[in-house]
Amino acid sequence: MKEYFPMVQKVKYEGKNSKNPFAFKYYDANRIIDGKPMKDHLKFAMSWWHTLCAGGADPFGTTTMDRTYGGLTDPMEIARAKVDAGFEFMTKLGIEYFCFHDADIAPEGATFAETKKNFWEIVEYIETKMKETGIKLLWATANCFNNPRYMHGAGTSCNAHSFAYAASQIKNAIEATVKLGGKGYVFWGGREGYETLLNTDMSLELDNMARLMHMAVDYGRSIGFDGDFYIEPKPKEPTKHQYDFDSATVLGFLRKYGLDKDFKMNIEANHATLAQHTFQHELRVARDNGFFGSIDANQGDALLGWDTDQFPTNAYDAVLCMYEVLKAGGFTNGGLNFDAKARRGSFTPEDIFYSYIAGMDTFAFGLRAAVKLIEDGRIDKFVEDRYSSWNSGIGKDIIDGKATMADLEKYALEKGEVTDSLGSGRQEMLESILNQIMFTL
Ligand code: XUL
Ligand code: CO
Repeated sequence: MKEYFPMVQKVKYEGKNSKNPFAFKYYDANRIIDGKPMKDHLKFAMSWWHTLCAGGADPFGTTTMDRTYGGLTDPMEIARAKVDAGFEFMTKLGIEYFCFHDADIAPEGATFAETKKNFWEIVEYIETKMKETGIKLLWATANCFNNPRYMHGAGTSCNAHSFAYAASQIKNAIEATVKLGGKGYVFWGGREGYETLLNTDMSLELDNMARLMHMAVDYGRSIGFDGDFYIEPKPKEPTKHQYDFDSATVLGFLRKYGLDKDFKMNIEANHATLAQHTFQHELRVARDNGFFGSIDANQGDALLGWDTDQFPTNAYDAVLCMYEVLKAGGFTNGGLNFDAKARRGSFTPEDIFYSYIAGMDTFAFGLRAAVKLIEDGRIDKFVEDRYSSWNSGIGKDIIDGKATMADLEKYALEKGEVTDSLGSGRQEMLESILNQIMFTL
């Protein structure tokens, strides 16, 4: 079997003083943290598209990375080589899951029948590799945004033919998910939105998007898919306005259309920041509403307003993310998919390893710091105390539904001004507790 990454052998944990760029400094897969191995807390996944397909192209320049797998030109040979390279890569890094779009794994043919043939041939090949290695599918999805047939959307297209085509892709991608034992199926609606309301029937488009999702749920359940469907919110890019804007918007949509029993959220860090939220905010909204599912880990650039999909190296964000994950009870069907790519200038095969090592170490650190933050308890205790006025007296009466507007007026008249009992928010003190925990890990 050809080796695609001969410059790297198995990447091992060497600890925080190691200077070996091909070693983990924080990620120690089998170390037990808070009752289970780090690898089971984190459930790292490789994204097929960024890792094996994307070549560093941007709107101003062509690819910088060789993705011919040794000079191959036949698209099906390349597709098979990607499987070999991908499984070698995951095995060397100790990554136990992967995610893909239908279009990432096999080339589109001249007809849908040909596309299907290509797709299923590679799905079967992937299945043999999964059996050999024990590596699992985290989630799959259908790429209903790249092809010109989706220029006006897929589920939300003005054109019923595009809708039907998307449905056929989704049908096959769900079948593949079931065949490969995946426990997640993602809807990310890159073209589900609009450029201008002047040409858009928003109401019909949203109803249709829900129709497509209901069909997917009914079909998936009928063929034995017992995992979670996910919506991955994103406010814009490529479409100016995307319907799945952020977690809160998606929640309203799922509840309105009765999809809330089957769907959870796949939260992506850079999508959160594009929606002018923090990553933690999006996770909190999902968790508080029982919709926390999976994570696309990456980060944006504070100076750029688009989805740069950088590998996550911001330790603060990783700690606060893992705090939310732990508070949500950890991953069940979901995991942490690196929807991230090496920079255009980081174009050698080594860079893909350095990128994943950076991301995995950052989240391993995040997990360890989040566990310590919860064990330390000062921040949770502060929040609990801050709301103590709701545990008794008038606060409890309000929560219990016993206080009327008239009772509250009487209370306000009797008690007078409130300022002296407000208490400081202590933001800076809390930030310094977070720093102390991180700096002493
Ligand atoms: C695009 C994005 C997608 C989804 C899957 O911003 O995040 O790759 O994760 O379609
Ligand atoms: Co994503």
